[in-house]
Amino acid sequence: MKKILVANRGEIALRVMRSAKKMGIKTVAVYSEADRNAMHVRFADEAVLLGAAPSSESYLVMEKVLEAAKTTGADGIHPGYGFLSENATFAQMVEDNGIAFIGPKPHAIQIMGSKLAAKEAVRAYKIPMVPGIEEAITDVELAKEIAQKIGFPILIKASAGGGGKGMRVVENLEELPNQMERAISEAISAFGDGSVFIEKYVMSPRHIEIQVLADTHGNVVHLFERECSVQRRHQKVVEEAPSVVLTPEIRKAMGKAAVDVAKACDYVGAGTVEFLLDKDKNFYFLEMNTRLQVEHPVSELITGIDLVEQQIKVARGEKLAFAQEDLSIKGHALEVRVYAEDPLENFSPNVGTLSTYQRPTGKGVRLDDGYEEGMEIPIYYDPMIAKLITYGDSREEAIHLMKNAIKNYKIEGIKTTLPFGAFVCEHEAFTSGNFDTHFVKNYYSPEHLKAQQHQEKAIAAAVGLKLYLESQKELKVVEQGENNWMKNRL
Ligand code: MV4
Repeated sequence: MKKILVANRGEIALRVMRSAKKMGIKTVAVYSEADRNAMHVRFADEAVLLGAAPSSESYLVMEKVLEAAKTTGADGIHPGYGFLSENATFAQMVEDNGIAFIGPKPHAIQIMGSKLAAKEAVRAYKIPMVPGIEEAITDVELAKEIAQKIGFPILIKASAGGGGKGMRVVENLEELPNQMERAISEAISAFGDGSVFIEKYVMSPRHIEIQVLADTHGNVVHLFERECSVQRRHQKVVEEAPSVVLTPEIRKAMGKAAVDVAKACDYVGAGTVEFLLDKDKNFYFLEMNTRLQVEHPVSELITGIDLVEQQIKVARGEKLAFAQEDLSIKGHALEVRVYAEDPLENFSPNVGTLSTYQRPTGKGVRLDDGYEEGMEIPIYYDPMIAKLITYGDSREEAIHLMKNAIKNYKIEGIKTTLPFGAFVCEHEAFTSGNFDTHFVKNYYSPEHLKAQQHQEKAIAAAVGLKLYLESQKELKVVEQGENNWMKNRL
């Protein structure tokens, strides 16, 4: 592989290009009219304009992306996450044109794109799954029977759903017909597929996922877990590795289950197997994400493995250079996602110009971002503008580094979720490790942030006053030398 086209934008496009450059591979950026001056365009060796700003006219147009690869002579396409990354048709098109799709085979994408197909694919393996059914259901009477057998509350899920879309909790028999009807019509309008199924509703679970890596020679390893329970409306906010709750035994069992899921669909490349972990530490397979995930850096830091480099090597047909026994967890990594959203205004998108943008630096701090001071955040795309990642010997150190890094990260011109990240890092439920997927709902309200910011302002004012008084004192010492009484007051 000599030249890779990165079919993405923002931080992930830059992230992928960094590894490609490190490996001596040329890079091609694609961009929309809104991204003419974007960092990923300037960083790449070549860049091709796709079209107008909306992603439906640029980053999502398969033919345009493929054409850009052909005209620049790229022999590989890295899709990043989002956009075309989990589109089996696109993966097939790329391969049909003799270009390597840096990701799994189309059929693995397809199977894992359907929750029911995924359940069926892993049936031959002993993968723990939430009690429920493995086929689509339309008959309400049958659904009632199943629900009573499983026991309420139950969850109705859309097979084609993802990221929490098309899910409905049903508390009792009376609610079932109505909720089921809604779930089906929602699934049809959102995914064009009305298949729904039923599962026992696991209350207050933790969301833990396992990073896997597979080559084309049948070798599959896992790179341990990421804890992703701190999320808001299915949007992850803080991720970390390792998880504080996994024992070595559970970690090993989850790792094996994840490797089996990958084997069940002949997985190739980097992928993520999602699990729920209940209060009694039982884990259940949920779904597999067939892409490089946003939060992959925390796994890179604790294992010392560059996942993009591995993806590229696997796409070149190379064997994995390490076995499971060679991998171990070292240290603790934390990631805070920075969204251009106002946490005081219900996380409403807050785009505009980055009038000030100063990055935190230092040992144990990694910042994956895609913007610079003076740049405008376009309204057309995902509001995530950066990922602030810290790495320390212990979880306490990683949290400490994060709090400092947030303080030293100066963003003005737009509102961001950085203060919200600080709120999480300060919270007792988070620092103690005693939290689940309801963390944000249970503990966050804008008042908390306002109180925190008010306190910070008060401290800043006090510090300002102290400095003022000290400077006065110094002046007086020089001028009069009779000011010792004030010393005792500060
Ligand atoms: C569940 C569940 C409880 N019980 N399934 C949400 C996204 C999708 N990947 C699966 N999800 C869930 N499935 C059963 N049987 C709770 C969730 C869930 C959740 C999962 C992971 C992270 C955050 C979540 C927030 C709410 C609900």
